Amino acid sequence: MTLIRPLVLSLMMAMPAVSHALTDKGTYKALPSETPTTFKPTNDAFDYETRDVMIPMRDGVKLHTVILVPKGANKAGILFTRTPYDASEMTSAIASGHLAVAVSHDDEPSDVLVQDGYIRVVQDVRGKYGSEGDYVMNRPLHGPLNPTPVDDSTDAYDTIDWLVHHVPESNGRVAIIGISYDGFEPLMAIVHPHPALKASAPMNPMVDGWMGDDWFHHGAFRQQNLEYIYEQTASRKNHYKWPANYADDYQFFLEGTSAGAVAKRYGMEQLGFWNKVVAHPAYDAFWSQQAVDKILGREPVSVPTMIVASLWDQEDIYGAFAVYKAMAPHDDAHRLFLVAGPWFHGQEIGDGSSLGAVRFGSNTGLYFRQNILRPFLAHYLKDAPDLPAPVNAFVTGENRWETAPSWPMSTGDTLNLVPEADRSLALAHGGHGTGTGTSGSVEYVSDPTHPIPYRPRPVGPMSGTGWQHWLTNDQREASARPDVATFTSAVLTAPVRISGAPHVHLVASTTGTDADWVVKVIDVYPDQVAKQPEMGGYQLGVSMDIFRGRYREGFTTAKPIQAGASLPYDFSLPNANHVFLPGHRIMVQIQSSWFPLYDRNPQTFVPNILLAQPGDYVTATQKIITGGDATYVELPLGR
Ligand code: PG9
Repeated sequence: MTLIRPLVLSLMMAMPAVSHALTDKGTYKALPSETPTTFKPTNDAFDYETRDVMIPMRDGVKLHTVILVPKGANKAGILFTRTPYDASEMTSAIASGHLAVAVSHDDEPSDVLVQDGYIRVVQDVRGKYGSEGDYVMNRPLHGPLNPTPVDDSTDAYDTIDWLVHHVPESNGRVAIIGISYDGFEPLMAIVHPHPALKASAPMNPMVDGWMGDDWFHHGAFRQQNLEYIYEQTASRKNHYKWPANYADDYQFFLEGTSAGAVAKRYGMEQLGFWNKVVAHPAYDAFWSQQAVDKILGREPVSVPTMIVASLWDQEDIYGAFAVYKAMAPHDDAHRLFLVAGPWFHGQEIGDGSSLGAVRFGSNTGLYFRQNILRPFLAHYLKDAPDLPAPVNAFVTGENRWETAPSWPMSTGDTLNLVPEADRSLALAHGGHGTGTGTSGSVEYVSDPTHPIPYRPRPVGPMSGTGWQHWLTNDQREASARPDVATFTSAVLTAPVRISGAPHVHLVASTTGTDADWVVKVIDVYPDQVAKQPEMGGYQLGVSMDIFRGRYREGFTTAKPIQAGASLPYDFSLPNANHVFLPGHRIMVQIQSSWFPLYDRNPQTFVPNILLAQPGDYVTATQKIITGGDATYVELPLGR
């Protein structure tokens, strides 16, 4: 009995003031709760006001929107972000009466917004968190992929219209800004833009999920994203978390065999977007019709747009340059701007002094925000006089900013890196390979039971440490492996400057009937570096990517590879803006797995690699054809 009484008492203290029939002595009246039915926070001594509103879209669906108005704001511009990642959390994770502190957790450049007195608006996209409606990942525009009358373009239009009519402190001008998925939204907003939309700043935008952004790179599936798809689409408020059962994703995915097998174990066949990924492993209309560069490349640039790219963007390294390249020919009114910085994904809103082991000699993130982004926004939101140059790009290697009228900052000439059979790398100017002329080959065995780690093990999840800077990791571990073909130039006696996308012309054979080809262009530091000893001999990837061989004849259709045949594989690598300094060497590495970020190629042709069976995975011998007009990497030389 004595044990029960404290328990009863503690239960009574926690209960609201209602009657209970808890004991055999009949009902009793609980104590009045000390928590009120509703509580209204005050904002005494706050320097801003928060308005939490539901804004009706043209179809009646209401979108949850947080509006932060600086006290005393009058005729202020609006800085607007649309997000699938919880507007309330973005604007209140740090409870403070000072706006500068309250938004410092914000995923966008909060320092600029506060400095220039903008009104901050953050909105949950349709179907996520506080917003009503159905959620569709990167919702396609109205059309064959979306027969409804609403999409992220119409939702941005309707929201901007509501804001300029319901926020009296505004000057009627709106800029939309965001990173990644939040960077996809500023691109959607400029498709049939609202007249009050005066500027757009898509930063590290997701543009083409299959070609080179979040989901695939040239057809190789980025399977560590299963965690993201699971959490982002299993519920409206992301409350189902991916249950990690391993400290090492390398072991987890190796034991899991195919990405589809792992997804099935996690019940992901319940998730609409995952089922779409499985149904569309090739670059069919599902992907090409929603590619934002193709959409925006069809119309003139109507809204001043500053596209921001990270040169070591581990998530969306393709999108920014692709959409700039598509829009530039339609920019007769000179409204298009590009910034390329030495950053990981989104690092531009933080400290840009270094990335992994690489130091840049200045805080490139602060420079970007204060000298490039801030004047761009102020010019269009506040009639400030200055505008940045059309292109601002950081020159890595020499660690300096450079401006130009357009991107890339190239001379139009090329330098060819030509792998030779002795594993040297010839440098040949112009034309085809033109290496030594003597054809040879280098072989390696690609064993799917021992895939090559893309970063040191234990490999953490994308949400963990080490993910942000992995593209700048030292590639020495890889170059020491027998299943990585490594080719190295002589020590450079003069600088080699590149600006733009290197292009791979690979000639190779495999004993399998499918293959992945990973090609890396690497800056090899001198054997000793006086001011930074740890950089002695460092092998820094400056442009690296993967290509799934089944798409060598076209991305829309997967075709088996003829075993033993020397075949060409042509594909572009990510944009670079780099100087290989005298005393450095240039290296090319070629390998056939990049695991577990990318799913393993079974190396026998199967209809859908996402659904490959354990028995499909076979070891294959890869042969790189060297010398002469065979394999070479074309570097676009910079000015
Ligand atoms: N790269 C992330 C993402 C963008 C778009 C779709 C899915 C994921 C992001 O950082 O938002």
